[in-house]
Order: sequence, then structure tokens, then C-alpha cells
Amino acid sequence: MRGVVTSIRLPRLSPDRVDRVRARLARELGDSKVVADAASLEANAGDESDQEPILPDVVVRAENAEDVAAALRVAAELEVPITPRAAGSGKSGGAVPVAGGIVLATIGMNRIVDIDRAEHVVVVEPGVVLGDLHRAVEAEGLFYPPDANSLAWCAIGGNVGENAAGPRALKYGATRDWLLGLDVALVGGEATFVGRRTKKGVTGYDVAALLCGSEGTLAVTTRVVLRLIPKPERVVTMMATFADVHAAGRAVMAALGSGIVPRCIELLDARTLDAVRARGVAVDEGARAMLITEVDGGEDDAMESAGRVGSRFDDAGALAVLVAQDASQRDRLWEARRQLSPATRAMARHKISEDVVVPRTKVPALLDEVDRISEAIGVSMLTYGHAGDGNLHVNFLWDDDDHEPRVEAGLDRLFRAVLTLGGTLSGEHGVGTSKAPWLRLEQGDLLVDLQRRLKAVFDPKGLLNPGKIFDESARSGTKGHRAC
Ligand code: 2HG
Ligand code: ZN
Repeated sequence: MRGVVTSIRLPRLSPDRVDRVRARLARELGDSKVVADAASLEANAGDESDQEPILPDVVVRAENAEDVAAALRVAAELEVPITPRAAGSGKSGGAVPVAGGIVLATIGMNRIVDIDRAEHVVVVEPGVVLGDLHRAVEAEGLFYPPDANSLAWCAIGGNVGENAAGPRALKYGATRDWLLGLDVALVGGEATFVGRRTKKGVTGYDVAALLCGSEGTLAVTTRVVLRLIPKPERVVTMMATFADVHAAGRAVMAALGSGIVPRCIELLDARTLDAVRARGVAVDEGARAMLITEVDGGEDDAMESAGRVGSRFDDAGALAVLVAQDASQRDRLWEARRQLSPATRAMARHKISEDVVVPRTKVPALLDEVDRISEAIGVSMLTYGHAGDGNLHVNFLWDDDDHEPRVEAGLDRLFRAVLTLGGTLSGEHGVGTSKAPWLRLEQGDLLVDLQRRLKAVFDPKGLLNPGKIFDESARSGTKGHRAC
């Protein structure tokens, strides 16, 4: 059973209105694309966050941009909430239809439309799975770096909505850094292209950048234009173990000071290593922290770069630094890393995983605070994540339902500590419903209100993905002590 800490429910449509909406959608789109059977509603109710799943009233299975526009037109005309959804792999409640209404599913729009080798551009529909995109462009000798760890099932539409990142963000950045343009449809059904298809372009506001990370609250993506680069010739993967997380934290800083930019430096703390061992990866019992690091580059220089980073790890007191000897060793290590989210979920009945960011020099201070929080609230915690970016997944794991208020208190303390350290609440999973109660704490009233006004420009009646980012009512336990 998942942990349900975030629970927001907005008023729902009356049964009469539900009937009207279903009938109208079926008329506009055809019966096969408009479903409301129990299994379909349930399959579109939740995501991978701690937000309680909520059933929509109807699901539109869009097959093309015209379907998306038609659903948005009906939503506007009948004034019905509409929540876009790609793979539903999000981790902050973004795809949960908290007001019921329509779920607009774009996962069926999964064509890779064009891979332009000359321009280093790929054009895809929003339902394309990230791992499929990687394989397709790499077969052409090209490379799309963002690599959310859910790449086997997450889809590009959601990646754009959340500005998804992943381990390789250390060298290559997140989705927004690779996004050139978008075809989108607005509430009401109007459609337009925003951004560009060329490498450079500065006309007008950067609306594509604004929509990327807007969590499906401003417009719905129907096509995505992404930038590519040549595939690196060689990748070297290293695993370094340490006696404690502080030594690992020092090693991260030493590696970053080496003059090499590794494409990722992933940290796993002691409890996380137990989960890795349980997945069949041999890790020395004395190791209490691990860094998985990768460097990439040309055939000749990647190995030399790896040597330089590895010797920084040795100087910082690594117990061992091992270089993956072949593709199968490397794949096993990454498989264990990429499966950490489900593997740690299996360690307790309830799990919440945060994605806080601190300046990377402050990673050891954050880890100390995590230990103090865990002790203070009596809830087991573990941490892993993208240490090179200072972006850590701090996990709360608990079995006893009655411990939920303790977790709430722990979350509040964690977020305040992160902000005090100069950090931000989310590095890659977004605000959604999960972090909405703390947004003002980070951004202040003016910025939050400015963003609400922007939202009203795109969606004056608040029909598109309501209840996300700005709704502060999601966590009853934290109400009352949310003042900045
Ligand atoms: C990761 O880095 C993902 O594995 C998921 O961002 C993190 O769910 C999690 O704990
Ligand atoms: Zn992550």
C-alpha cells in the first residue's frame, strides 16, 4: 500500500453534468476514444506520488492533436475540469484529477515523427516513452541526454510538463535545456506552435520554456521538438565506496574540482545500499556510502578523465574505486540505481520520496539534518540521488499508519532546513499537490501571485489541471504553521 499523505479533493461535478460531458465528448470524438468504465477510470486516477488517487468522471484517449483540441473545447464550453496525462509516472500528484472531470490521456500519441540527422533535431508526440526515444536517436548516432530514472515507462509529454531531469543532468541539464519548441492546444481548443525548430532564436517571450515545467496547468502538448547532440563515443562507469556519507560528500566536491565534468555523480547512503544488495549487486559490507559516477567523451579521453576523477575519490578516502569492466557490469549497476525508487518503496508500507536541492557544498550538512530529523520523529529515512547537482531524494519509510503526523512534521522540518541551506524544494519532480503548501515559503507572496495571474491568462476559469502548484490545502497536518 502506498503512503497517502497528500490528499486534496475539489468539488465534483453533479451526476447530471457528468452525463452531459460524457455524451458531448462521445459525440465530438467518437465512442472509442471516450471511456468511463471502472477499470479505465481507476487506471487514470493516480500517479507515483503520495497524493491519494482520485477517479476522473471520464477519460479521453487522444489519438491526435485534433482530439486534444476537441476535448479542451468541450471542457471550456461545459466548464469542466480537465487534467492532461501522459504515462502517469509523476511523483508530485501532477496527473491526479483532484476535481474529477476529464482526464485527457495522450499516451496513445506515441509516434516519433522525425529524426533530422542534419539539424540534430527530433520531433515526437507526447506519448513517446523516454527509453524508446533514446534508442531511436542513438541508432542514428545521436544523443538525447535527459534520463529520468523511470525512462522505461515515463513519457515525453510528462517530461516536458515537469521539466524532468535525471542523473545525466549534472553535465547536460534537464528537459528544458533540450526543448526547442512545442505544438500545444489551449483551454478552448485553439492550437499553436511555441518556440522554434532552429538551434538559435530569441523572438518574443520564451513561452516554450515557460510551459516546460508548468505541470500541465497552462496548455496541453501535442508535439515536441527536441535538440540532439552526437552520441558520446565512450562512457566509463565507476563505483566508489566509502566508510560514511561525509567521506562521499568530500569526494563529490573533490571530483567536481578536478576540471572534469562527470555526466553524473549519484550518491547512495548506507540504508539505500542495503536495498541495492537486496537487488543482487555485490557491495562490500564495510561500505556505508557509494558514488556511481560516469564520464563520457571521445574514445581516447574518456578513460583518462575517469582516471582523474577516480584519483580524486582515492584522495578523499574511498575504500575502493571500481571501473565497470563490460556492458553487463555497467548495466547491472544502473539497473540497481534506476530501480531504487520501486525497491525502496518495497521496504515499508508507506514511502515518501522528496527531491530537494541544496548547494552541493551543503550536501553533508543536509545529510546530518536528515539523521537528526529521523531521530526526532522516530521514522526511518534514507537518502540517495544526484549528489553532483545537490539534488537528493530524501525518503521517509514507515509502516504504522498512525505515524503520518510525524512524517508531516519531518517534511516540514526538512523543507525549512533546505531553504535555510540556500536550496529549493524540488529539483526534478515538481510541486503538484505534494509541495504546494510550502511554495510560498520558498518563493514569497509576490512571485506566487504573479504566477497565479499568469495562469489566469492561459486559463481564466481555472479548468486545466486544477489544484496543482498553488493550492495550499493539500496537507491538513501542515496548515497553521506555513507562514514565511
Ligand atoms: C530517481 O532519481 C527518481 O530515481 C525517483 O527521481 C526518485 O522516487 C524516487 O525516490
Ligand atoms: Zn531523481
